[in-house]
Amino acid sequence: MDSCLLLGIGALAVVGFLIKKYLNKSVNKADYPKDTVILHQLGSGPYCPSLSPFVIKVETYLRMNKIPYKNEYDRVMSSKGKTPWIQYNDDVMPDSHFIIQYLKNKFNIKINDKLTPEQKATGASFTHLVEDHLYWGLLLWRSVYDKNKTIFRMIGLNSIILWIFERKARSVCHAQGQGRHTRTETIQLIEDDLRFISNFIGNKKYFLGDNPTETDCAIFGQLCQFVWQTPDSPMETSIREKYTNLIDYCERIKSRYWPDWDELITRGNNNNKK
Ligand SMILES: N[C@@H](CCC(=O)N[C@@H](CS)C(=O)NCC(=O)O)C(=O)O
Repeated sequence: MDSCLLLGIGALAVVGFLIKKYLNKSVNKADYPKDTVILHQLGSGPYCPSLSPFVIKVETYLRMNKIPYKNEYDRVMSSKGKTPWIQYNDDVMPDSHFIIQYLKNKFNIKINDKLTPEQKATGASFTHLVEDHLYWGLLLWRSVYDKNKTIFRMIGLNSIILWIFERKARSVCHAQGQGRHTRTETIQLIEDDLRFISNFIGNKKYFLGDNPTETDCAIFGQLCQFVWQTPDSPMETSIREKYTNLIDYCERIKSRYWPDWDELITRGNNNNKK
């Protein structure tokens, strides 16, 4: 076999090992406290407590409903290969949507009960807009179109890992469809979504009115990434200049449910990270 090919295979094996090591620290088998939700997640982000909008969604829901929980920053992925997932006593639940359904039943949560069927449909539709459309723009921006890879560099990822992340993101975003658009088109799609959300929120306190609901967890999880965790991006500029009610909305949820936000972010200091 050609020695270049052998070298290539060796390099790929090392890179694969490094990524596996980064993502799959073994689960801490320590006894978790009883009747406490264990939220498995990756580490903190520089400006939000997680780089994952889905983790922020679940943690906001736990806080909003005063459910006892503990974070486990073990970087272990769920059985579906994604983050987040939870454990509660002997139960294990992956995926933010199913986690929230599970918690709602387990803790008899009524937060959405006063909503009309139309409001519920609107909430679900916007949740899909942010999770199945806007999120892909975020992923493309961070992993592909932000040439400096600012956020990933701030969590200490080196150039080899960044290269692998970009390749993986290009591949999954291409399969999903949004990865086929240019940088300009992608930014336009993100801008359009931000405008729709901004117009819908208008002067309301929360997404569906005066009271917080499940939808706010999903919307806040994604929006806070654009408001605080896409530095030096065209989206950050648009929000500051045109969609300032998104900042007010995020600030409102942050101050109500995340008084410890500043203690949970790294500001790029990875010695401090969770
Ligand atoms: N439908 C899932 C989506 C979760 C998700 O996409 N998580 C991302 C991080 S933000 C992930 O784990 N990506 C790893 C991968 O796709 O390999 C949920 O709602 O929890």
